[in-house]
Amino acid sequence: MEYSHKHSSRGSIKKITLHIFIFIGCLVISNWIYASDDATPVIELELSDYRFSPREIQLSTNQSAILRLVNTDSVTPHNFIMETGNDSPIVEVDLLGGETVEVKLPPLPAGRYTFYCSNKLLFMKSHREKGMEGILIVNPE
Ligand SMILES: [Cu+2]
Repeated sequence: MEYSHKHSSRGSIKKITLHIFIFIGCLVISNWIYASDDATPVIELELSDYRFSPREIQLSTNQSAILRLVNTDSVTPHNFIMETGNDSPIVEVDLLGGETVEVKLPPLPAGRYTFYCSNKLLFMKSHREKGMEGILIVNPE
């Protein structure tokens, strides 16, 4: 009699443990579904010392992305301009020293897209001329 009582209380602990595992399992699965649904990648670009890092980024055709631009120069303002060709720039952002800005990059056709910083101080070379330039390569699917 005593034995069976102990056994049944252990059984209910096992049940509670099982429920907790199912609950955690649901959380993990729902997180996973959410993550795979919200697949917009975040690409971080550092702007400092007249260069972009990385200098080259890659995306697939028709894939949008979020560009996180981080100006780690404490004083020097920079900008980020991306061109598609003859049209006006698809992205044009100004960043103060130490500023971080996120911009959404629209899905783009396959190709190579140059980006650069056009800032310039009086008669000095522009940041682009000093090497502040990079490329986005959109790969065909
Ligand atoms: Cu610059």
